[in-house]
Amino acid sequence: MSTPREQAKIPGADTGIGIRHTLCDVCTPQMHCGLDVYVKDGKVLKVEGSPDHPVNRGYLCTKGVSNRQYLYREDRVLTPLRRTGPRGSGQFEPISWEEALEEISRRLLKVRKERGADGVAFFSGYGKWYRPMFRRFAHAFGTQNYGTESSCCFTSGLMAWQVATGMHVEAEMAKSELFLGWGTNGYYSRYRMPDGIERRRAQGMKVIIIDPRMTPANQRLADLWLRPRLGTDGALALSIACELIRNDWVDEEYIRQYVYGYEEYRAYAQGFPPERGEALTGVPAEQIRAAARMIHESRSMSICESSAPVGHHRNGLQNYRAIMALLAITGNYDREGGQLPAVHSYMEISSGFQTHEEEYMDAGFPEEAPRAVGAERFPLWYALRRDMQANDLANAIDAGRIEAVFALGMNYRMFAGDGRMEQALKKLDFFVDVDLFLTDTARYADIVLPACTSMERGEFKCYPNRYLWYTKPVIQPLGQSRPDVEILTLLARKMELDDPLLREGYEAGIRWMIRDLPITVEELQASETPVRLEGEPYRYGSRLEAGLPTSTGKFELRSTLIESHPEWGLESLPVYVPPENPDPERWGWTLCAGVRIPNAIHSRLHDVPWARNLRPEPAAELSLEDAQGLGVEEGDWIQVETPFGALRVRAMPTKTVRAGEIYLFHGYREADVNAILDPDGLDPYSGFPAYRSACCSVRRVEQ
Ligand SMILES: Nc1nc2c(c(=O)[nH]1)N[C@H]1C(S)=C(S)[C@@H](COP(=O)(O)OP(=O)(O)OC[C@H]3O[C@@H](n4cnc5c(=O)[nH]c(N)nc54)[C@H](O)[C@@H]3O)O[C@H]1N2
Ligand SMILES: Nc1nc2c(c(=O)[nH]1)N[C@H]1C(S)=C(S)[C@@H](COP(=O)(O)OP(=O)(O)OC[C@H]3O[C@@H](n4cnc5c(=O)[nH]c(N)nc54)[C@H](O)[C@@H]3O)O[C@H]1N2
Ligand SMILES: [Mo]
Repeated sequence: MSTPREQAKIPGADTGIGIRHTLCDVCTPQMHCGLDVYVKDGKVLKVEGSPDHPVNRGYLCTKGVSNRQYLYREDRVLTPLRRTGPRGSGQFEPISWEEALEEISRRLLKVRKERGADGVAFFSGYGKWYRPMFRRFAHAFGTQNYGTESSCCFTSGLMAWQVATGMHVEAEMAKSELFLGWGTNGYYSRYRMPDGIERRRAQGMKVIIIDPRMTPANQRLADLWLRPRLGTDGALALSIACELIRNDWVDEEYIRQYVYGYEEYRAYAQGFPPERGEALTGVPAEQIRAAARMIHESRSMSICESSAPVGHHRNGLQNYRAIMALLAITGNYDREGGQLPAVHSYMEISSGFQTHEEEYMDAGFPEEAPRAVGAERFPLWYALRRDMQANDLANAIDAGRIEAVFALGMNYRMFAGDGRMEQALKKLDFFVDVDLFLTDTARYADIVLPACTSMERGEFKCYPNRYLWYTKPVIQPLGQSRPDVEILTLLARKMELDDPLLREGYEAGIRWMIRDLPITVEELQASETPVRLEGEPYRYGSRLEAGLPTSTGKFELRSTLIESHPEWGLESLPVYVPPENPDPERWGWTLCAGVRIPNAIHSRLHDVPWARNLRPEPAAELSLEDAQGLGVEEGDWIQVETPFGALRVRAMPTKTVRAGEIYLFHGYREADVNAILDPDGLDPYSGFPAYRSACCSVRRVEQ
């Protein structure tokens, strides 16, 4: 007997099952694995990893195998809806697309006419594939108020690199002798990544992992595991630097030629000898010395580009700068096996070729419009991003500056703080949310529009190593749902936005962006798997020799951008500031909210039975000692309290957590950890919330 897979592949075999190919959009764009989708009579029967896809080579993670249940989640929105009851009540009536588009167009244009385009904000949740078009849409409408989930993800690191080098980077781990895995546990967050590390280790690469928690990564991959307290990474990096400097283990020649601000940085780092490093971070001084020695003994070193663990603190961006400085002083930037300068090809993926994405996105930027929400409070953000820092959006709604929000996939539980965003949504004049599901956020909308998943649409995608693709739908969109980009096109036409390319639609935009590549949209669509472009190998050092796009042309340890704006009140060196705690007696614990678990991704899979089954209830991980101290066992109820609120969850004692720390995943309806975080405790450089180093207390409770 042949398997369905084999049968489906036998020409003429009469199973009625076809295998079609697309990508998995449940998880991070850094992955987007290939899917083989078994389809019969227009329904998805099952999914498997595509053997020929360059990212996953046949594998699929826990989240990936949830795709079918995710697609058919019971709360899929299948028609446009108009709210009939009070905000949040969930009372809606189905309406036609024509009515919905007409009403949205009329209401948004009314705000623009009466109060200016600036009164409307365009927001995107974690979905990314449509973003260049969405940003251009906001510009064509006339507002700078376009903002996204990237207000709390990845951008902090991007900004740190822009401050230092004016560019983005890519780690060339495939040639490194040492990998500094700063907050790295790909086993849960990016399951193909550890493979690469394992392969390199077999060839002799050394690995240092820096993580407060015991994880599969530090147990399986690390030659040295440093275990700092949460949010103290900047002090640890400065302390390692201090040891490198003291021993003359820095690359003087490289520094002289390519690094700016070394003298001041050195003077500052010298204030962090290993003993002080130990006091600030909890990492034994001996281990700090050992790390410095390993760096010295390796000819090349690359680091993990952190999108979350390093950046999710009050001092997040500066901590990241302190880590990057280790590359600069040891001559590992723009060198073989180090961190290489890179350009983003599409949606923050560096493939090794350049498209016209930036020009496409920036076209029509309304220079004369009021500066985007958050620009005053987070001037560095605005200088580098020229869009809205969405963590200031709730305040702008409260202040009456924003009257209408048009969102693609908003989740108000993404924002830190006591329900501030949820409350703000109630005050809006007009709110549209486009989502796959009738989420708690969508319940506040005046109009909900049904979007479709990556199985039901075609999309352009870039992957590392010069791969790109344009997928085709594997089934028809469910109900009346539509791809987000089609919704934007229809609205741009309806509102007669003055941008012909936008009105032509997504595919026309992609053609425009890739017009200089030696491949066409049709050729990409004709391929069942991503296509690889030929390319020249990178010439190491070429960017440094040409001069970096900073004002000094060098790698800046002291930021001239920040220095030239004393009014911002920001420090130009990568200064260390510890996490805040107003009363260490009262708040004796540190709460880390959001460390990835294998079976959940933000709010998306909590309502998917297969994924939820693996951890049926929200649970807080705490050390065995602490559990004993509190007198709780697995499954008992505990209360986690911060200065901003309290919640009750089940206890999950584990040896992986250090005493005094407690870990909770986010996005749960019944235990929303972000609701008890400080809404104003944001990193003044990046605007990111301090999700991962909040102070709290913990006690045992009856349910
Ligand atoms: N405490 C804590 N909070 C965190 C984090 C943390 O580490 N700790 N991490 C932060 C980070 S790094 C991130 S990236 C954010 C995630 O930010 P969120 O935006 O909260 O992420 P999701 O819950 O995945 O998705 C948002 C919505 O998009 C909808 N959606 C999915 N696909 C589509 C689509 O194709 N079109 C449309 N229109 N909608 C779609 C989903 O159904 C969902 O309702 O959370 C942040 N929040
Ligand atoms: N399963 C799953 N995978 C995901 C996601 C998901 O929600 N679920 N989200 C995706 C998204 S949007 C993102 S941004 C990425 C994030 O991906 P990662 O950056 O890998 O995120 P985490 O697993 O949260 O953190 C990695 C490690 O950092 C450690 N860590 C926490 N705080 C600190 C700290 O202060 N200092 C140091 N040095 N380490 C710390 C944690 O213990 C953890 O082991 O994951 C993506 N992949
Ligand atoms: Mo993220």
